[in-house]
Amino acid sequence: MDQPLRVAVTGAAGQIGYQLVFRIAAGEMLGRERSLQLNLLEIPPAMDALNGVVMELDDCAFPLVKGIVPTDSPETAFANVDIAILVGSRPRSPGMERRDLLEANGEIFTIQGKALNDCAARDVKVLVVGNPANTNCLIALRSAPDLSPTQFCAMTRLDHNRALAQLAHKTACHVSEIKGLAVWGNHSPTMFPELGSTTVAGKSALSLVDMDWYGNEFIPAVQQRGAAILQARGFSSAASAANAAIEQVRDWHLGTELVTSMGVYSTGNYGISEEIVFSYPVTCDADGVHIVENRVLDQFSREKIAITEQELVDERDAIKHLI
Ligand code: NAX
Repeated sequence: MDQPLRVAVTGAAGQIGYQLVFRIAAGEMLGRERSLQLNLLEIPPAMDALNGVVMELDDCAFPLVKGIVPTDSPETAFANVDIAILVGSRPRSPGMERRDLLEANGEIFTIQGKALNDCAARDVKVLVVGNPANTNCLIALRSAPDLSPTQFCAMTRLDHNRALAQLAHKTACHVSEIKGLAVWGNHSPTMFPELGSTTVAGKSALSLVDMDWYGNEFIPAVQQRGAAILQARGFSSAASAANAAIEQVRDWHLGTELVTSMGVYSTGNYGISEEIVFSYPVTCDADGVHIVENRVLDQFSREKIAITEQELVDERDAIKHLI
C-alpha cells in the first residue's frame, strides 16, 4: 500500500466536520485503496468534543486510517499534510457586521495560511469552506508566500450541486444528464449560477426553461438555499456541505470528467478583477485546475457576474491590511 496521505480538517468537531471526517476515513474522498492519516484541528474549548469524535473514529476501526492526530496547534495539524480542508471559522454573532466577520476570520486564516506555508507538504492542496470562504481563501493564500495561489481554492461545489438539483427538478431530468453548468463569483447571495452553456440530456437548458424562471426563481433559489435550509432544519447545511467538500477535493485530486465550479485565484480570466478568489467553470487533471475558456456570456450573464465580482472586490478592500 502507498504511503498514507495526510489530510487535515479544521473545525473537525463542528457540524460539517462531524459529517466530513467519517466519510473521508471510509475512503469516499481519496478512494477506497488509499490509506490516510487524519490531522484534526480545533480550538481549545472544543478539544473535549474533538476527542469524542476521535473516539467514534476509533470505534469505526476504518481499515484505511493509519493514524489520527487531534490538536489545537495549526503547526501540528498541518505538518506535512497533502490536503487541508479549512472548515473551522468564526460564525456571525448577533450584532456583528459583515466587516467584523471578515476581520475575525481574517485572523484565523492568516495564522492558518502561515502554518501551511511553514509546515505543509510543498504540493499541498487547500480547500477553504469556512465563510466568507472566497475571501478567507484569499487571506490564507496571501499568508503562504512559498506556496502557489493555485494550491488554494474556495468551496462553491455546494452551490453548484444545488443548481444541478434545481434544474433537474424543473426539467424532470436526472442530475447526471446535466452538463456544463457553472457557478460564478462569490459563495454568497450574489453568486451567479449560469445556464448559458448548460445542456440537459443534450438540449440547451435555456431552450427548456423560460427566462422568468431562470432570473426570478432559479437564481434566487440557489442563492438563498442555505437560508432556506437553516429555516427548515434549524441548523445550517452540514451533510450537503461535507458532501460538496468531498466531491471538490476528489475532483481536484483525481481529476474531473465534467465541468464543475471552484473558487480559484483570479488572474483576470473573462476580464474579472485580478487578486480575488472567484468561482469559475473549471476542469481538473494531474496538472491542476483549469478554467474553462471561451464561454459565451450574454449581457444578462455579464451583469450578474459584475455584481458578484464587485462584492468580492469590496471584501478584498475591507481586509486589505491582512493581505
Ligand atoms: P460549526 O460552528 O458547527 O463548526 C465550526 C467549528 O470550527 C467549531 O467546532 C469551532 O470550534 C471550530 N473553529 C472555530 N475557529 C477555529 C479555528 N481557528 N481553528 C480550528 N477550528 C476552529 O460550523 P459548521 O456548520 O461546521 O460550518 C463551518 C463553516 O462552514 C462556517 O463558516 C459556515 O458558514 C461554512 N459553510 C460554508 C459553505 C460553503 O459552501 N463554502 C456551506 C456550508 C457552511 O455554511
